[in-house]
Amino acid sequence: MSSLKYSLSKLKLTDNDAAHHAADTDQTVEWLEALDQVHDADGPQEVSQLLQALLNRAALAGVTVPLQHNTPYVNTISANQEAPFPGDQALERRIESLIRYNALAMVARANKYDENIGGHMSSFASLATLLEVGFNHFFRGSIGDQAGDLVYFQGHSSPGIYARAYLEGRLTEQHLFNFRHELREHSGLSSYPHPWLMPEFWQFPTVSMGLGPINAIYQARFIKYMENRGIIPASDRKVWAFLGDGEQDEPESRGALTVASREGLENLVFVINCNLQRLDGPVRGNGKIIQELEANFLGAGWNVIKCIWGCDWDSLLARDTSGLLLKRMSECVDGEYQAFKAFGGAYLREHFFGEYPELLKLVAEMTDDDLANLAWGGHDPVKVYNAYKQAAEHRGQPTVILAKTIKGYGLGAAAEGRNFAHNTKKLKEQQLAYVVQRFGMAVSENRIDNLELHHPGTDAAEIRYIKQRREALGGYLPSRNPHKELSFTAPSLDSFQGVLEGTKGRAASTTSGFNAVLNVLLKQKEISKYIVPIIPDEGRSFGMEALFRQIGIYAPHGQLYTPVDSAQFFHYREVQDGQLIEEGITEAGSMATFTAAGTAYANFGVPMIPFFIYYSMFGFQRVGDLVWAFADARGKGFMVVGTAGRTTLLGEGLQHEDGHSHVLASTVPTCASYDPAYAYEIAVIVQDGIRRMYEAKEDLFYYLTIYNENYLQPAMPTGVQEGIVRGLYRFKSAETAKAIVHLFGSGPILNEAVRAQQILKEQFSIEADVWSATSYGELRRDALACERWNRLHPGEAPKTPYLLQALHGHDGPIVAASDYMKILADGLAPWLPNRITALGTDGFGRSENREYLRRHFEVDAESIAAAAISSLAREQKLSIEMAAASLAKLGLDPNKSDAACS
Ligand SMILES: Cc1ncc(C[n+]2csc(CCOP(=O)(O)OP(=O)(O)O)c2C)c(N)n1
Ligand SMILES: [Mg+2]
Repeated sequence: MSSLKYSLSKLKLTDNDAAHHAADTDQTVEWLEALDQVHDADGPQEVSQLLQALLNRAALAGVTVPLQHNTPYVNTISANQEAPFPGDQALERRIESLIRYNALAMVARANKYDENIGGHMSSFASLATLLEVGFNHFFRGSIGDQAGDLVYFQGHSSPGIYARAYLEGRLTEQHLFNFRHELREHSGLSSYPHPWLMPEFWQFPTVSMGLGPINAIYQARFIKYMENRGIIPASDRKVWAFLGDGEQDEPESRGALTVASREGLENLVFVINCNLQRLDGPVRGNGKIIQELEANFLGAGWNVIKCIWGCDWDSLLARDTSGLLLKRMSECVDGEYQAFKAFGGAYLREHFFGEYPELLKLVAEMTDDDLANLAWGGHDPVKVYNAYKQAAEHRGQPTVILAKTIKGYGLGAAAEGRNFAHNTKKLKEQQLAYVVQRFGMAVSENRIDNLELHHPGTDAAEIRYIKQRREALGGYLPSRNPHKELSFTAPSLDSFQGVLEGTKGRAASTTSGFNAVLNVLLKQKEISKYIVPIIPDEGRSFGMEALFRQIGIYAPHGQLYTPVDSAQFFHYREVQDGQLIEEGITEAGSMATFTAAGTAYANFGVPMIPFFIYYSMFGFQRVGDLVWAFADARGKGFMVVGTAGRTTLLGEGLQHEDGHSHVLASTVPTCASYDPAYAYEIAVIVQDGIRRMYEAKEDLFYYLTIYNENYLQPAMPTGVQEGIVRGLYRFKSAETAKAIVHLFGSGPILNEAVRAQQILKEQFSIEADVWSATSYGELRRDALACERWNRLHPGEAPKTPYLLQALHGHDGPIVAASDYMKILADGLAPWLPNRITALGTDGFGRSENREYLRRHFEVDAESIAAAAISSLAREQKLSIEMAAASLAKLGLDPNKSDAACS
């Protein structure tokens, strides 16, 4: 007899319509029998090759074969292909039950004493077996030469991870009692995975849906990058990402799938917890999420393993010769499957098996309880183990495991598979008691009533087993090690001498100034190999094409073609150990690479220094949430923001001209943002940044706007270094007398301030100082910190913010102009004795040249000069008549429309 699981020739009906219709003809029966014979004689591989050969033949004959994106709704790994489970299944079940119990007790207790403090229950309840099989048999820790796996946990399954760490002895009862109490006397546990809050525990912030999947893909790719470049030794370590099925709707979840297959990331395993539900309801009530994802991942070139049915279904499938069970499995939609589990065994009998009399007969001997206990694949350790084993052994492709589970599994009838399952936070004692009974645990009533945790003691078999398993696999997870980075010395500022000297009469942009800085770094013996330039397809716009040749573009397969520009010096050069990462047009993907590189110091102990160089408008407002997660992960590196400035990027108009990303950058606590005017400022900021991040090991990153306007790059004046990094220094003082007004400028608008200084002097005999305001953000942070200290120490000598130290002895109104929004400079107002007049680029951009743009936004020299005169008049240092006349003299129209709202 054929060993094919569903021998088509023996079916009266099949779930496959084409086969069903064709099955009526003798010819089809003959073919099917022949196929069975090949399978029996030569095995599945041969059948697969034969089918491929037939398809090729049909294609040559011009036959269109319907594309198959789906396999039947059964497990990819059939029962006869399974390896035996290697662990002690009964003991592992007891361990899993303990974890389930403690996770629930922890959340229930937190909510009992602190109503509405929250904590998700039902996600972990669906995920527990999927995680436990990983913890006990697959996830490797870093030990000796063994490179540890990296695991991205579904963010809202954190209670289960804490409960496991408690059993392992890594977290105490007190920690768990302080779940979601992070601001008390004893340190608490963060709601979700946040390395910022638990830097020695969590590695990857995942709870903003969609960021886990994209970050995991680029993490796996970055491991290959580092291996190919010889930065870390090659290994078979894996990146595991546990994801929600609802989460798959986020564009970031599926947007980068082909990166993983294109680069052959066999080190990547997605495990999608298909509990068929998200927050409000079913993920695909009218369809099947597993089938949709299968088609999607297959199309993207992934190895797909479906883990749908538990072992008990195998015998039913084996006994069913009608083919109706497979048909029924395939025709039911997820909305029905959710109900089959929510409403129990009798319901399943009537509504699932009851559809066909043959199926009712098939389960006639089974009780309703037996039916209710028919498990989905994701709750069956044997099925899960086999899926993981095959994923771990698979070569040449990333793998996705689509595991069917039940949301709220084991939480009782009120929560299992219910649409409100996700909100089951306020667990009652009875529900905890239900869990104890359901999983056959021995926990005293007293403990349950008091919502106490339950640890069986370090000598208990369960605890010895988990410890022994983790030791065998190389240590505990999750675990982050921020201390293992090598010691590191930043290059001295002298290394950048060429940049500090300026362009000596030649006009150049700060973009080329940045390129010069990067080049210095790439030539530094000690650190050059750690530099990771990341570009989403704008390298040529930024004049970086020399890097193609110099350091090569990373390509895991090298260059399989002769580039069309091979005759040119700076041709497109892809190499296996290339240093430059050309991401293509994906700022999100680039940000994910930036994240992998910027956290490599903690995850791999190598101080990779990423420079993510991109088109400014397409950064923060598009990938802001990835930046936030980067900061949470304590990421380091430089976001280098090209074609910056709403009036400096000319011609491109409203959707290209960025005048607000500095405001967005200012919202990230660990982001130091700078708007340098000259190349020497960039050198000082980058040098100091490398020193702070990698030598002093501060957890921060840099945001640096660079521009494409060419102008003279001066040599660095003496004594300005501190001012550059702290945010303000006097760049050009009044020449003949003490200034009565001060002009702040940033980026290229500093040149407008210098011209305004000249205008004021030559046309109105007003003396002004010009200041370079490199960072409004840093000035404000420092001022806020001083102010807070002064507030809390009223009896002590007050601290003076750097801003006031720098301005000491320089009185008079301030006009601050930049290519960014006015709110940046306005942020300094509370500490200044005089009103600061901010000029900036509030409003939508326009397609125009710089002259018109700067006049439109009132940030050109004439507008700056006029603002200075106006301020002086308001302070009664000039006559009002003179102020009004000066506007006309400067060619400004007082009735012009306001750029901020036009
Ligand atoms: C970007 C984002 N949007 C919304 C949420 C709020 N949220 C938390 S859990 C959840 C549902 C998750 O469903 P699924 O991915 O299926 O995970 P499950 O809990 O079912 O395992 C949502 C919408 C979030 N965390 N992130
Ligand atoms: Mg779900």
